[in-house]
Amino acid sequence: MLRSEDLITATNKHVNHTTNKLLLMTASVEDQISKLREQIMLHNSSYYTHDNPIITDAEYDRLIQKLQKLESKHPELISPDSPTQKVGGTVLDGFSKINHEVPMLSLDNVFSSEELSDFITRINNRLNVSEEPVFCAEPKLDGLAISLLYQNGQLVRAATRGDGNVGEDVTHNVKTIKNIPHILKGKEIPETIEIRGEVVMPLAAFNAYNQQAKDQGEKGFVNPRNAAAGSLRQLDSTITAKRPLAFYSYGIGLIKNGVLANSHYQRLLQLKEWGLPVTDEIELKSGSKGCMEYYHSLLELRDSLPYEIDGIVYKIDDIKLQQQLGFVSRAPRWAIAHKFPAQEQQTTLLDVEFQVGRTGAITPVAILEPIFVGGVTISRASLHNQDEIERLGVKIGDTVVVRRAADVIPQITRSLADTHTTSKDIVFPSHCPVCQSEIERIEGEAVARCSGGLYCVAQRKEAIQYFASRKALNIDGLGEKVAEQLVDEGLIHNPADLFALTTEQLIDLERMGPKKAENLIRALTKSKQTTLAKFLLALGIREVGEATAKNLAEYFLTLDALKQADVETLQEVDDVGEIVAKHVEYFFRQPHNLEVIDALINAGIHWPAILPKEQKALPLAGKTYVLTGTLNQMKRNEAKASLQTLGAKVSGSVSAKTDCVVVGESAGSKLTKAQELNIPVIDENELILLFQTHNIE
Ligand code: JCF
Repeated sequence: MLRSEDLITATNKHVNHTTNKLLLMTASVEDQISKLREQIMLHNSSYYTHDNPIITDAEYDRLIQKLQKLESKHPELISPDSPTQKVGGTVLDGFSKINHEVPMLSLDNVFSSEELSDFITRINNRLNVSEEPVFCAEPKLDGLAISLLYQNGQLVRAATRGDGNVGEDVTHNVKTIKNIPHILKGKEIPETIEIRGEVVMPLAAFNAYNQQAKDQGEKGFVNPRNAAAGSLRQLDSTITAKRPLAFYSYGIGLIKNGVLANSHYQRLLQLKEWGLPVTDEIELKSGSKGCMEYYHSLLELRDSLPYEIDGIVYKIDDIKLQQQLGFVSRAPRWAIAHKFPAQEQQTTLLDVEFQVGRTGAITPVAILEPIFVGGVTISRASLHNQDEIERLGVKIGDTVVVRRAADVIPQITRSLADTHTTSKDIVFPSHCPVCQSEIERIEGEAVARCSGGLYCVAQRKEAIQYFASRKALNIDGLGEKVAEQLVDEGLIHNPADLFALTTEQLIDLERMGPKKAENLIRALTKSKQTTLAKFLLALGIREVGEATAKNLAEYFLTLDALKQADVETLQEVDDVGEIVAKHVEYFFRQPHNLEVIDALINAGIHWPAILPKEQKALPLAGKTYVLTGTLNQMKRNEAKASLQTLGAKVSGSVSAKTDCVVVGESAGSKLTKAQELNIPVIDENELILLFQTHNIE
């Protein structure tokens, strides 16, 4: 018996063998076939039996395809024990074995519309018909196949697929899955019926579980399929019970003393009526055209579905035709899986670069052997921070899995190496790769930062580019390349220097010329007319984005007022918490920053005065109220809303800026503070009077 470590090492040896093209070309077909079989069987064991795949699904599919191709060219070499002829799994020790009276089969795959058409042609030839058949199309869930046996409507047994003939008894675990009925409801339930379907971990649960694992520095699950399989094949069902799993039916195995419809689609609807879960997406489709329509519409939906799917299953809907077509050894002839483009591919981690961001944050970036995944070629991916590198246990030279779901930035999700013999540790630098300043990491924070500030050329370039960006001062023609050159040539050290640039200085820059230089000077002049919010954004204060900059401008109205604000006052601004407030205060306490600001104003940057938001006309415009204690005649929210209707701002804390504190029953520290600061205090009755005066109920 192989231990799993033996398995992994053995498999890696073979991977190395077959990826060596020279060897492949000289090896005999028999040799190639037997090597592929051996490899695939090892992967079957790690994937199905040990729930620990050591290659991606895409890589596995490629191996199977390669073997199928060789075998179809040399049918005399096909043997019944080839992985192309068998279902992948076996049973784990510790579980009782269950015999599947009706074998639980797998599905053959197609990867293109051409292969799909070939499949349909083969069917039509076999049936000796010319019209393309009607298919029931369904999403192919990426989970674990399960058989549920109901006797007289009661769930009596649940089993994994195993090798298709013998599976594992997982009844106790399956009974913890919330959407599986223990008792079927409705009419005409067969005396014995075996339901087959897929157990999955819904994506929301998978992501939540992995986020939690990440926060605790643990590994988490490799993908949702693995999460489902690992959770279900637990000897202790209290563990399974804690994992949010779901089941969806896709077919029927054994049936005794019962009558079913002659359409697969109708059968699934019947299962739904008995209370069994069936996905909402099943549809009847005609021929290859209908199937391809379904394929494209589901590919669109893929990322909004609650579970991960890796393709479509098309099944001939007419059960009589299914029976005519029958089976080959490992799969039915009347069904096919049409695989989606893989969202995971494996590639080599060639190196790690350390990037310095605008705020000095050091980001390790993986340099990858370019790989096509999820529709684009990926050659770089963020490794986020040191914790992430440690969590992944990844090293330079490793084979890594790159995962890219549509609209999501590519991620390295794991390393496939187990020994790292040829790999090299990723060493996180102690000094900035650009300016050599020390790199600091604040206790409890994941991010490491270059301490160089604007002394660091990398941070300076980023700061200039950010200053000029569209949402900030919107300086046309000042992108990454120009910002880089200006800093490298020593023409500017901070944003204020931009406004002292001359056309002559610019003309000499690479790819610039007189026309572009003049345009840039014009854009610089134009950018001087801005708004306070955009100016604040342009300064690049940590944690101050577009919305916060706007809130700060609207609250303080002038730059001078903001400069003087303390952490407490800053927190009165909408959506400004302690952390943001501290960053803002810190920024305006740095002499260097104040110098740059003065220089910018002296260069002519200006903005229109801000009128407090149309509150001028309202009776409590510009006033800040604080509510404290329990109100008896109205809810606190209602009081707040009424005050806001009158133009007041309602704040959560008392400060020198507070104009009035409304005190309900058992008011505490806020009342004390108001008294200390000599701020007017009113009670609930006075508040009601105030509302009545202004005709508010
Ligand atoms: O969703 C699936 N993974 C799935 C697997 C759906 C099906 O309709 C299947 C399957 C495996 C075998 N049907 C068969 C016959």
